[in-house]
Amino acid sequence: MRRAVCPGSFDPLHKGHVEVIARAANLFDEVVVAVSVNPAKRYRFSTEERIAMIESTLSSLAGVTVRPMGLGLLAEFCREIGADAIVKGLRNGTDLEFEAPMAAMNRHLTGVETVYLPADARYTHLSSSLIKEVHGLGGDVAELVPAAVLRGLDGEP
Ligand code: COD
Repeated sequence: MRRAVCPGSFDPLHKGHVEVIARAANLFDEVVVAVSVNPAKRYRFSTEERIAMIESTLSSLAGVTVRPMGLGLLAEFCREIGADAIVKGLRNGTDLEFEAPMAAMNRHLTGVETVYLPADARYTHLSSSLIKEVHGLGGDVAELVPAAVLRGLDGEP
């Protein structure tokens, strides 16, 4: 049984995230989407809201579960749940430069490996912060986020 963790803030989830998680689910028997909880960070959506949006979006994906990551290290979370790998999407070289030291550190801490998947060309321009900014200024993000997230951004239940 091979288990992977897809970690992130997912504030909010967008289609670039969904695509990477779906590909991870094809590669691994189980995928745990780990939602970061960082008191130093000001999230637009609460942990519960982010988890609910992810769960409703990914409900049809077999083997995928969603959990809060807690306050500790990602490497420790991976050790606790017996994960073999961390899966992350890479949009460009800047992402790789940012991610590479974290992959090395996580491997140093508990031996967990990081697997990178190249972002789908349709979604390389997506980030949660850009989605929030564009939506907040009246731009149309309907094609870029799942329906549950669009409702959340619009303030609908
Ligand atoms: N296409 C494909 N993939 C994408 C896209 C896109 N358009 N945008 C983002 N992604 C991927 C990236 O792989 C990213 O890692 C992941 O989705 C989640 O993205 P975000 O923006 O929601 O999440 P981040 O970058 O805020 O998450 C950072 C972590 C929570 C993973 C990180 O801070 C962490 O590991 N925290 C735990 C504390 C810890 O262990 N610190 C020490 C690290 S060595």
